[in-house]
Amino acid sequence: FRFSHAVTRQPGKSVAHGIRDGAGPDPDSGAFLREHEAYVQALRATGAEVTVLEPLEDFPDSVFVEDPALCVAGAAIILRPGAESRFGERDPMRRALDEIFTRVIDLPEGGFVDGGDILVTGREVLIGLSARTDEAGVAQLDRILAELGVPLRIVQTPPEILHFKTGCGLLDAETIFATAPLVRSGCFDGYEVVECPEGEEPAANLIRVNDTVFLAKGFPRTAALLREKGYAVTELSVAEAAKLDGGLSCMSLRF
Ligand code: CIR
Repeated sequence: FRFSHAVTRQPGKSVAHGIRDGAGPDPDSGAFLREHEAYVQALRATGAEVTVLEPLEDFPDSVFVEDPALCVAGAAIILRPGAESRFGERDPMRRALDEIFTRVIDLPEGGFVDGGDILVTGREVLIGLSARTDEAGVAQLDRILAELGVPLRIVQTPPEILHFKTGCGLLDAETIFATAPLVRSGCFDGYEVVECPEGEEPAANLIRVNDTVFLAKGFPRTAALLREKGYAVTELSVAEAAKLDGGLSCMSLRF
């Protein structure tokens, strides 16, 4: 959770047409941009250097930079997003990460992996199989991570959420915040776990960046619980991102 850098991408006007489960309202691109600016500022306030990439109008969901790449162990891995309309986000992401990393590795063909299904903890990478992340993709990623010396453990993303990290986030190297169903699934056995208060499940997609925990606005019981436990909490509005099933973790690559 100690990061010196973050990469983000501004939402374009086309963000209004992003993928969502169900028929909810379109996000407003102007409001999304304001939310994004506040997010970038908050990341900078943690001491991280933040790169803000140009909007990609051809890819409505490209503001969710976490999905086409994984930055770990000093390398960048270009993933293969499982949604067809997002697959083309890989090339611009590779160009951007080529500027920053000396080691950029392509996930080989065969399967699919969305970065939203990946939780990097202090000791391993947890990956949830989901509608976007399949076994073939995970097997390819496992080979790359083994070379980098990073253990990978496969778990299951519950079917009612989009990505594994929709339901959990790292609070510190050994502590995970997660919804009750994920905690009950046993995938965090051996970690310290803080359970998300019932009824505040969207709060689970939080991120720890340096000394700060970023939490979505509107979840007072979670904010109080984390502050009680001694975490410095900054609340950020993600109302527009949420209309596309996105949240705090999805909007940056942190390394
Ligand atoms: C999608 O369905 O791909 C986007 N509308 C939302 C992606 C959110 N990303 C994430 O949870 N990592």
